[in-house]
Amino acid sequence: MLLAAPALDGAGLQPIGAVERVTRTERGLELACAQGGAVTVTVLAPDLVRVRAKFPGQTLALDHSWAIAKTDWPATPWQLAESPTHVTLSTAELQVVIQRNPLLIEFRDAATGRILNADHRPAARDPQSGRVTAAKKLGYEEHFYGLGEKAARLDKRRGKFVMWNSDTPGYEEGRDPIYQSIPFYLGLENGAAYGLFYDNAHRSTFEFGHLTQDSADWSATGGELNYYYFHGPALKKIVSRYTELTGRMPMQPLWALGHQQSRYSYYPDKLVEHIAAEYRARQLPLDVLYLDIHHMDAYRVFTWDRSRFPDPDGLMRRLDAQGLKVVTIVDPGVKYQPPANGAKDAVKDRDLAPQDDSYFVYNEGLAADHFLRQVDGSLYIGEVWPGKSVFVDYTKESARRWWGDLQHETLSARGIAGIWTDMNEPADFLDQTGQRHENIIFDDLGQKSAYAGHRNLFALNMARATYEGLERLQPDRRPFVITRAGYAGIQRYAVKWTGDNNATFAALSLNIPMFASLGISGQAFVGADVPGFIGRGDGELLARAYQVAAFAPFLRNHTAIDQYDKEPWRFGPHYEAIVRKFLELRYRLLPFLYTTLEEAHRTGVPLFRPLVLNFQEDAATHNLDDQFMVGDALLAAPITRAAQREREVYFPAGLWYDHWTGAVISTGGETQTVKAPIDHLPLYVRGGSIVPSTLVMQHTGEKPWNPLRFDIYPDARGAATGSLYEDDGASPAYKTGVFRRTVVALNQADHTARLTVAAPVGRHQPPARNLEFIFHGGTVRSSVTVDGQALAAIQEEDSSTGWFRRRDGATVVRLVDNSTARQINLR
Ligand code: NBV
Repeated sequence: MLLAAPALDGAGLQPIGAVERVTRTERGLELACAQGGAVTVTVLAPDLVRVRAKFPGQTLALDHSWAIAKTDWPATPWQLAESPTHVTLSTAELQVVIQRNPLLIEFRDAATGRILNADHRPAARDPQSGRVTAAKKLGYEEHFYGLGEKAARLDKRRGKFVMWNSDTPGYEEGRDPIYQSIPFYLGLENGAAYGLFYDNAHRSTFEFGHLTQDSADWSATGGELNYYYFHGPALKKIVSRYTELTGRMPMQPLWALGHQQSRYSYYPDKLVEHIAAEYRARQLPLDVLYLDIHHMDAYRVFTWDRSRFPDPDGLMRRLDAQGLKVVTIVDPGVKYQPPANGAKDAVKDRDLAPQDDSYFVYNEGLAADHFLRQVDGSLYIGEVWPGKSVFVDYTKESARRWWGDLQHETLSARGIAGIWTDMNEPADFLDQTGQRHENIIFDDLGQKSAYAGHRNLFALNMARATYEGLERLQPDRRPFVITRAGYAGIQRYAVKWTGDNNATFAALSLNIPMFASLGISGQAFVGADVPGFIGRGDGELLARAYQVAAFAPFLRNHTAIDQYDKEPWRFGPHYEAIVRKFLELRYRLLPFLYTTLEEAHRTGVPLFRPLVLNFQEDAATHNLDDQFMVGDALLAAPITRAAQREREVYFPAGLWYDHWTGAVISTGGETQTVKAPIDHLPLYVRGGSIVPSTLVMQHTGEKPWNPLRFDIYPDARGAATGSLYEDDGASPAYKTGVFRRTVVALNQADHTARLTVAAPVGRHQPPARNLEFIFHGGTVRSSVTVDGQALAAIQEEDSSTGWFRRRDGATVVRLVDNSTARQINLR
């Protein structure tokens, strides 16, 4: 056999047989193979092809995936060509070249004929164990990205990674697997990329030339070989298609971009209010406070500890009056608690009633058969915070609805703004590996599927229950759900934080590749505990951590139960002032961040980006993961090492401005060493960008964006473009056109800079406000016209409209926003 390869124990593996018959179907091909095997090739889009194999003796499951969001793809034209040795299926963008014997599949670019991805050996399966494998050729210069959450660097080449959701507190670089399983990666070689998504939730392994340089191997302990090939060549295009297939992040509420404060755990209510008061008194911006597991009565989910939180509704109202939202943790473990003899549950305010004799959640779940059972029909009883616990089968629609209803009754109806789903690997103190769970059965649409194929889906389906419950019961508000574990598609329901990280510089440096990899794996809204969950850290780490976190979509300070306090003021005024500086920068940049968030929602292309996503042609970016970009415009090069006060920064092609001074720092394609004292983040703006911003505020809802600023950074040709997205920040009305998009573009001709502000699109109407256009680039101007009329020169301090030259050399034009198209000319 061809199969013996060092990275794979080939024993027992049977390759898929040679193609014996080809049948053309409406969407692609059915390949009947030797010994009763079959391969289905389906064209979903010109750049998206699905391959699903049935090995000899294998029975396929229902053609349903919990990960997939889109199944109704419009028909796309394709052609078939057959020769004695090959079958070729072509779309407008790619060719799938299938060798008949042995069966090997190759994906080529239709325009250039270049092979982007090809089988190294035939797919195979072990009929005894059910293990399935695929092996793709490995390019000598191929780079690998994606795989969701891995405690690893950006480029996964030569690595080996396992998909098995695992609770791994204090993980360090190299620990694998950790919380999430996203079996999707992108390969990039010589500027052209492709993507592969192996939709199989069993424990699976990816090896990108780990022990051999011949192949990139995938294998799973069971389930099907069922993969999707995404044709580039652009990485962004692949991420966009992947998130079309598995779903995109819904618009998050604006407050989700605000600063958030957590602790394991804040109680009683007075302490929560004390923290809120400290924030406001110290003028440190804050939008959200978290209640961790101690808000519950003896860790019983959907209950309140009445001695710590006697009046949750009142607390929420008081915090709301200060512009603060509250998110509570919801763990999957439901306390196993058969009622004491004759005990009855309260009928009203059940979550506030005593639970010691009878716990309504357990009683209801048991009565309706919502809990997971084992092969022999017995309840699965594990152990988590409440002690003995049972777990819900979220593959049942009725169970998901029940969970959503409970969440509304006990949390959102009391004013809780969002849900934090933790421990959803699922963690179990009796067994963190899942072996003890082997006999658990999931309903899985009546298929009664085994645990082995469902552990990795547990968090996805729990998040779905959570999200859909909020959406159903609070239809006028955007749900906010944050999760630890997940599988492909999790971004449809929840945003993500990277679990129990360490308060160390090593963990901080891992933030960048982790956020970037999650982003290109479909999860655009990510962040880590600042300055780290485990360990004390120090003021220096806190300052540097906020310099990264200020640009992470999810910005939350959090710490473990047995750790020192880590709120921004705990390390003294020097570091508190640095944190304030970066929080203020964050809030000023909200218009830009929100616009970039909406882009991620609409296209799947994430906010937090590795440089390779914006500059895939540039080999210097392929392995670069100690600097990152936000959208297309900002480039940050944080310090992630103790005592370091300068660093190298790579500037890709183009003009780059120093964000802090507005001066051009680089004409691109070079590395510079820059200074970075403790209060400084090397932060740059790409020439050609227009970045919207506003004034500092203490929470996202404090004030309207007035003035609204557009910082304009011309490229080498004097051109720039940018846009601003706005909506009500809270409701789903954006889905029906209640938003406003303003596109701004700068051109240069005849010594005149012409800024065109297009008429805003959409039905959202912001309140009256001023607009400020800040022209960087240093050119001295002598006159400004707006729509052909001369604009008055004013002083910076004047509150009227007009134009002035700022101390830093920038020209500023201040106008009233009249919601129409504008033409501003500077000479
Ligand atoms: O609920 C307590 C913690 C929580 O603070 C943390 O963020 C989670 O990742 N949780 C884990 C449970 C156990 C921590 C040791």
